[in-house]
Amino acid sequence: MNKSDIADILNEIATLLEIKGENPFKIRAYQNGARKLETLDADLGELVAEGKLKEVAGFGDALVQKITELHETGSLEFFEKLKASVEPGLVSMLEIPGLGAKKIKAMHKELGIASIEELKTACENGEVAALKGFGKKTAEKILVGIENREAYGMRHLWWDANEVAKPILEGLKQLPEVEEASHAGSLRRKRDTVGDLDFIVGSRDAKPIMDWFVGQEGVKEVTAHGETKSSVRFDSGLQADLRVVPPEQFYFALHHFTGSKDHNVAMRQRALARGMSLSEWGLKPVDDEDFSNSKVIASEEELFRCLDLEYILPELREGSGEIEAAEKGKLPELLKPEAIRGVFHNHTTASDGRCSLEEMTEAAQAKGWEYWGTADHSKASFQANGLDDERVLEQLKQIEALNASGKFSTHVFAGIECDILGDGSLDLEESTLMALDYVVASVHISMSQSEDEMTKRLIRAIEHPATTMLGHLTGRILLKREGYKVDVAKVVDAAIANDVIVEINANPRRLDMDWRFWRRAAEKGLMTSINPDAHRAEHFDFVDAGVNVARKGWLSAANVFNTLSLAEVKEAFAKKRPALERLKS
Ligand code: DGT
Ligand code: CA
Ligand code: CA
Ligand code: ZN
Repeated sequence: MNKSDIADILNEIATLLEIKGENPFKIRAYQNGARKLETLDADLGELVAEGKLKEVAGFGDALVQKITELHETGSLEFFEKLKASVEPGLVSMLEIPGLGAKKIKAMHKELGIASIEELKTACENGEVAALKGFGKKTAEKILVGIENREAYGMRHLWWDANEVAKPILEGLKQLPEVEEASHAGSLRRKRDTVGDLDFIVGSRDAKPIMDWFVGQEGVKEVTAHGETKSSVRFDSGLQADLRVVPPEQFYFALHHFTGSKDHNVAMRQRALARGMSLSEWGLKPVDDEDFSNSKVIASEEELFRCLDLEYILPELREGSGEIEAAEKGKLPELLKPEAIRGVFHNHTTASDGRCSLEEMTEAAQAKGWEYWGTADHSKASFQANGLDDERVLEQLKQIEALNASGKFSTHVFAGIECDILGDGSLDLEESTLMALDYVVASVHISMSQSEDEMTKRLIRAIEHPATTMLGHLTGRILLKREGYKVDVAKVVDAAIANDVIVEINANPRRLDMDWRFWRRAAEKGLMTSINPDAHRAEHFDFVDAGVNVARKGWLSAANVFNTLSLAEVKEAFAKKRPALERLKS
């Protein structure tokens, strides 16, 4: 850990101690320690190594021990225990502007307030205003702070954020002063949600660029307008940061502000092991005072090459083993959007979709796909007009007729999104399910089961002979609803054993199964299918969001079922339904 990270933690310790009502001298010692550390000229690593922290910087024994532990291990037991001993609701109140540790402690002690919700109520009913040292103005200010936090503190779906970001990046690239421009941060790493947008520009003339940025259409508030950094907030509450750096720093800054933080830490350590220091300003020998001898690079690829690494795509920069893999030349060849040759799990007007079978087929053909598949809801999802056995077989006939008509070059597979009932059985007759090309089994009802029950239920559905794919594994809705609890490892093992595909639901609100599970699951042999879960033709575009998830999960085309050709898919489906093949031939 570096000086400023350690200083942050010392300040946090001071705040936590203050909330707990500890001795003011002790609190001040941590605050002073943080300040001293930040302004320390000498190299922290050297001072620690030579045992000179006390002598040179004048820290007391307790601080020396803590700074050393943080510097050497990156964590501090004392700090972890302290954090655990303070109610989390009190800590989150610190995020409200104007609320410091003292006030939080007073309200906790006098009114028993331990969460933001309780604080809101106490502000509204006058309890806070009546408290000694608070008053009406303070209570009102706190309320506004809470409301802003709700409106602006939110994260945003990557899909929505990307729509906002596209024209900004285009606009930046068109400014004459701009030499290089890119998006960065979680947006570039394609996380499923983003906190704010980040842009990096290389230029010698920042002012007109900053002026354009803060003057954009849709900007509701300018929160910073400087020479090197500006920040704005749009109507939706989404915020954006722009950093303008000299062109020679562009790729260093781009790499730094793309993150993730964990990736950056590992990269810096790797540089240090080579006697170099890496930052947003450059890559220089550790002993150099400034960056006049920094390496000169013309791409991010070169930055990685300077550290003897293969190029690491932004999606993989999560500090989860990508550097080790890049060192050995073992990074995967990530799935490309062009590799997708068709899609399964889509709805039509037969259940709750907005487009007819023909309209969807026309759209799939326009996408250049070789095939697409219907998967309307089954009868247990009655609110979605789910199909019973009879209607399923009727739809199957329509699909066979459409394929036979030769009207479209895109083949239509007949499937169903069959509900998994509470006990893990499927919602339709086995004979109906086996007559279809494929079955997506999903949970939409009885979602509040225990982890154990839900896991058993999913495994039972996976073991059903007709099941081809498992739909949206946890049922989560990003930023709205947690998924149901399920033992992912057990479900993955069962899917592999039964040759069942686990979908990546590409609806930008779902993106389930989560990218974090895919690397390990695919290594064990799990296949996925990127399923748009389209409820209208335009939703076919969601497939790109699913490709992002696959890429973040280290997947290649070989792990993804819908990269297969039409003939290969037919063959794979026939394997599960040998009786049907006999029937058809
Ligand atoms: P977000 O906005 O919460 O979705 O996530 P990011 O990753 O976009 O985070 P953000 O916007 O705070 O910062 C962008 C990148 O800048 C981040 O991924 C890594 C880098 N960065 C920012 N602050 C720090 C820091 O204090 N230390 C390190 N090592 N890197 C930082
Ligand atoms: Ca960000
Ligand atoms: Ca940011
Ligand atoms: Zn569903």
